[in-house]
Amino acid sequence: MIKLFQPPPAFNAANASPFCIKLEVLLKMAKLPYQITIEGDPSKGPTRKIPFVELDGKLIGDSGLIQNLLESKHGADFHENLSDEQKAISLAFTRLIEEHLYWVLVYSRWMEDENWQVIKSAFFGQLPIPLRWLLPNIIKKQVLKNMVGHGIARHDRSAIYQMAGENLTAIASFLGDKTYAFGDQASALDATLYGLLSSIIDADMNSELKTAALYHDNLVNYTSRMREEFFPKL
Ligand SMILES: N[C@@H](CCC(=O)N[C@@H](CS)C(=O)NCC(=O)O)C(=O)O
Repeated sequence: MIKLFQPPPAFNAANASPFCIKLEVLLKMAKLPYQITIEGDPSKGPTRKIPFVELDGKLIGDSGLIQNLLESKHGADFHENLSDEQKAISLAFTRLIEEHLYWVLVYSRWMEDENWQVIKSAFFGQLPIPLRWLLPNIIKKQVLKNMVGHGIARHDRSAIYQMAGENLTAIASFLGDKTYAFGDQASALDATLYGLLSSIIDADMNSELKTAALYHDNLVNYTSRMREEFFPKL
C-alpha cells in the first residue's frame, strides 16, 4: 500500500498544496490504493518538501518523480493514447504551471495581507506560544527569499499578476471547450492543472490571481467538474 504524506485538507480545497492535490488525483486516476498520513512539516520529507510517499519501502519526494515511478513500477499510464507531440505540450504546460504560475500563488497567499492572516492562522495557529508568535515571520522571510531566488518577487505586484494572467489565458485557450486537457480522457496534465486551479479558484482566499482565473468560464467549469469527479465529498 502506498503511504502518502501530506497536510490535511484546507481552505475549502482538497489540500493547501497544489502538488498534494495533483498527486492524490494521479493516485485516484491510476486506481492505486493509498493511505494518507497527515504530515504538515516539509522537512520530514526526503526533499524537504511535501508531498512525499513511502513506495516500495523507500521515502520518495516530488510529485513528478513519484508520477514517473507509478508509471514505471506500478502499471499506471498517465499519458495513455497521447501522441509524442501531446506529451511534449503536456510537459511544457506542467512546467508553466509548476515553475511559474505556482509562484504567483505563493506570492498571493503570503504577500497579500488579508491572505497572510489566513495562512498564518492555518499553518501556525495551533503552535504553542511563543512559537505561534515567532515562527510565522521567520518562515515568511524564508518564503520571500525563495520567491526572490526564483525571480518572481523581483517584480512589482502588477507585473506579477499580469504574468499570471498571461499564463491563465494560455491555459484557457488551450483547454477551450474540451472536457480534459487532451479531450475525453484525463491525463497527467489534468492532475497538475486541477491542483493549481483548485488552489486558486476553490480556496477561500481572494487576490488578483483569483480574479484573473475567474474571468475564464471554461477554467471555472473545468475546476468544478474535476472536483466533482475526484473529490466528490469535499
Ligand atoms: N516539485 C515539487 C514541489 C513541492 C513543493 O513545492 N511543495 C511545497 C508546498 S506547496 C513545499 O513543501 N514547500 C516547503 C518549502 O519549500 O520549504 C513537487 O512536485 O512535489
